[in-house]
Amino acid sequence: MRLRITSSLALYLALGIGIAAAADAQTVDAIWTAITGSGTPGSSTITAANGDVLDMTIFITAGPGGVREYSNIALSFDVNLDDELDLFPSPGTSANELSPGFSNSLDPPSLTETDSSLGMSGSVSPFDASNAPNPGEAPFNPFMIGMIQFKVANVSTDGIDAIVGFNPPGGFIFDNAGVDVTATYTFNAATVDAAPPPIVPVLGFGGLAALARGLGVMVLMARRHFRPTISRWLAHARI
Ligand SMILES: [Ca+2]
Ligand SMILES: [Ca+2]
Ligand SMILES: [Ca+2]
Ligand SMILES: [Ca+2]
Repeated sequence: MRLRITSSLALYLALGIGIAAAADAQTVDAIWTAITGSGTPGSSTITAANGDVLDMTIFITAGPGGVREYSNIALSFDVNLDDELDLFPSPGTSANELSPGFSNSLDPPSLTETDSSLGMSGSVSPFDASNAPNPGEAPFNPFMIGMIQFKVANVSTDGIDAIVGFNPPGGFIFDNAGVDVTATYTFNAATVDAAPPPIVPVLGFGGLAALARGLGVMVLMARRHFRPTISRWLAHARI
């Protein structure tokens, strides 16, 4: 439980409104909800530098029928095998399974966390919970099902880096009536891009004029310093 849940919860409440307003379909989303660097949290895409710590929150946005159960939802990251992200602080202590409003987990409330490396993607799974035998809607919509914390290791701007889906296969989402509505959900991806390099100030005309004045002063001072020296040298050479 080392995630910065308090700050992320505040952001979640703000995000929840935005996601609900933007979504007209049932989705499962991976949203960047906090960063120690200069990137802007609040969407599925963020810019980051190596060493930044990132929080990702997985949300379900339910349809009108609500959600009574979900099972085997998983996150895969570094899906193009380039080790951009490391589980932080370490595999096994980087993720939390959250299910506000749900009465029980479908399996022991634990997660398997596997870090990525060069040539291998990483994963966190399974996120799952149920309200049976007393179905009822979660208190928020969208609602969080989990959080994962990463440290950025080898950032690159290369498209999708993380995807949510089912792992192991056979996962499902049931609505409050117990109907399997899995096929009506869209699972969205997340991306981390390289932060742009620091901006180098560009001299305008004013700056160039000031630079020219400064150089003029330096030339003048050099002349004053070296003229007598040269004169003395010439006088000495004539002797
Ligand atoms: Ca890694
Ligand atoms: Ca679980
Ligand atoms: Ca990337
Ligand atoms: Ca990548």
